[in-house]
Amino acid sequence: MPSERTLILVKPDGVQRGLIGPIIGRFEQSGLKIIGLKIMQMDEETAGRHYAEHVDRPFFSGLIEFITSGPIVAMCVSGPNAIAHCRRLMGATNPQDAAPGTIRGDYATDIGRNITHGSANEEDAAREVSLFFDESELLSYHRATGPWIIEP
Ligand code: D4T
Repeated sequence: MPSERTLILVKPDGVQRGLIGPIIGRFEQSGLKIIGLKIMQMDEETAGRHYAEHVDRPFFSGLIEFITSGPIVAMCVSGPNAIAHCRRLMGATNPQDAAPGTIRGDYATDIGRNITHGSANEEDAAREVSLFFDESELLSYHRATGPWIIEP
């Protein structure tokens, strides 16, 4: 299975609700590896670049206002098929459709307050990781538990 890198955000609603720890824990406990992590507040320019594909959608201005409204946590997560795996852990974009046991299914009810972001595909992941992290901020390291998580 190919090892991938993906960008995960804990959005301002997750930070305000005190869910940074539980959300990071979902990814960590799955066995995926956190290789970059920071708390920050997005400025409008970064938010506009991050959500550029939605610029013409009716929810765009509300989305930019929300995502820049307070601190977020950005993390770069790596592992086998990390992009799709993280999206499964998060559940459907609309929490009304997200299965129980997923992050959005367990913690959210409204599509405009859906707690997390995860890159959708390889192209988006590469673009988004570089939007939030300098390559020097991403670590390459081995965990002693590695062979207990991924069969060598
Ligand atoms: P993100 O990008 O937040 O991980 O969400 P998804 O990748 O799962 O979904 P998306 O790009 O379609 O939507 C981006 C972001 O916009 C919010 N949104 C979306 C909203 O507020 N109203 C809407 O009608 C839609 C479709 C939620 C996620």
